[in-house]
Amino acid sequence: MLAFTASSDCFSPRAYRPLSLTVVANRVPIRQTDDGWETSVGGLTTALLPVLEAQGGTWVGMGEEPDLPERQEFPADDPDFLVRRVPLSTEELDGYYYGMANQILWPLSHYLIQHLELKDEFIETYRHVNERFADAVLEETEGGEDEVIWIQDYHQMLSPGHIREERPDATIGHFWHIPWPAMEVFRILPWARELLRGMLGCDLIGFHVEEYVDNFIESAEVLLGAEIDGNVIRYEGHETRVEAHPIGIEVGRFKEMAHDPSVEQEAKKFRERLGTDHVVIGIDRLDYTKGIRSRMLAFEEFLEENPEYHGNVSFFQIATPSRTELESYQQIRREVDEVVGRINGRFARESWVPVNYRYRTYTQYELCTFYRAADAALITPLRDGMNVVTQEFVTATQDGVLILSELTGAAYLLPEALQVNPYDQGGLANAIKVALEMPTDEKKERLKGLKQTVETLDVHNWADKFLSALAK
Ligand code: GDG
Repeated sequence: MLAFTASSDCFSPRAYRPLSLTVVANRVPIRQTDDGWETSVGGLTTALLPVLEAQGGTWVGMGEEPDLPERQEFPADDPDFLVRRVPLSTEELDGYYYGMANQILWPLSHYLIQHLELKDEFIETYRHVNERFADAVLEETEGGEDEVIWIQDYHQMLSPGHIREERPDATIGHFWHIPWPAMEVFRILPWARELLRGMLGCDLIGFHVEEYVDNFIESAEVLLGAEIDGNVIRYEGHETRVEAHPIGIEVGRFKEMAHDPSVEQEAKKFRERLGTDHVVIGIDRLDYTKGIRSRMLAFEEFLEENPEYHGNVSFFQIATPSRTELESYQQIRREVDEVVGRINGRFARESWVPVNYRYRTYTQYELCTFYRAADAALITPLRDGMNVVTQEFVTATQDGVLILSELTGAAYLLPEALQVNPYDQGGLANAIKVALEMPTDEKKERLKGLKQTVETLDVHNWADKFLSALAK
């Protein structure tokens, strides 16, 4: 059975819909389960699958399981859209995904260059895999006027250039979900110019915020000598527009979940189990960019400086396993384990455990109960393209305080959050105290602004606006 998480009627009838949409992403939006097929949970699937369901189209992504067919229509009995897999060998997956994408582009874009592994074999495999993705797109499209190709993220910087070579008139968009770093950081890459040229095969490139737009434009101007006219880049006879299109969450569904009486009951039980007057939460993939360890150290400093909170506050941190094959992710796991053990060893007494740390995955329903139960959310990445956990918390909470890293895309959009520099341990420790002691009126006032913004960012609007801009 194919269980769709979003339905096509969430897509506004006024929305621009190309006659044929081809989405290109690292992963396909469906996965096989014991009972059949299910859609993956995530912003991208939620936003784009309804468009494909409503009007047909194709989703191109890597084939991770060798026995699945390359082309598969869904739903099988009355197909709406096609899934086109690009099967990858172990070597291809290692070089393209674990190598180039996650050990080069990911740390570089997050300004964490100590994690860079600049290996030639990574870019070589990345080139080859991007070409294979581009070939799959060319096979699945005909080059018609109303055909739109929408590529997602840092896994596919070179495929726009390949598609453009074969299809000079194609309409190609790209959305980059992580930060685009300052030009001086981007140019560290030995292949910076080649990668930029690939991206400039697009008609429209989207980022979450203007800062990344500016960084990209400066990279094209300085490194390629491209001509710049406002937000238009002219290079080798082709024009590329670069715009900010901040992503949102599925606000309606989160609101509905948060207002479900059973969520309220579970939230109450959760607080009772923790047994403290104050609850602070953190929810992240376990990634060195998310600032989990620094945040733990700040919590430790908060406990050192505020003995009156001993026995009276719980920090509940979920770290969802992620990219576990990579040494840098195994290392951050060990470091977080070590610091959690130390804090609890130092401060725990009788029934009080200051840090409740969970290295596992929860359902969205469970996440919603945690958002609902928390007095404050500590979302303090060292760098983050947007960070949509902020938006989920803001939507679900009734009176919680958002403590937010100023080095995230979300910080540009959510000025009412309590903003902190994630590298400033003392400032962060102080922000926890400020959040826990914030007067109710101030909390409500801040939340009002935050909720208004998050409503407008809805992920369906995001897809709608990007596709409309691409069609211009
Ligand atoms: C990139 C950019 C940008 C987490 N644990 C569980 C779980 N999650 C869900 C959260 C949230 C999502 O994962 C994580 O959101 P982030 O925004 O932190 O995203 P990244 O994975 O880093 O992705 C980021 C995003 O793309 C979108 O453009 O915001 O800046 O890095 O939705 O709720 N979900 C479930 N169980 C968990 O245990 N079900």
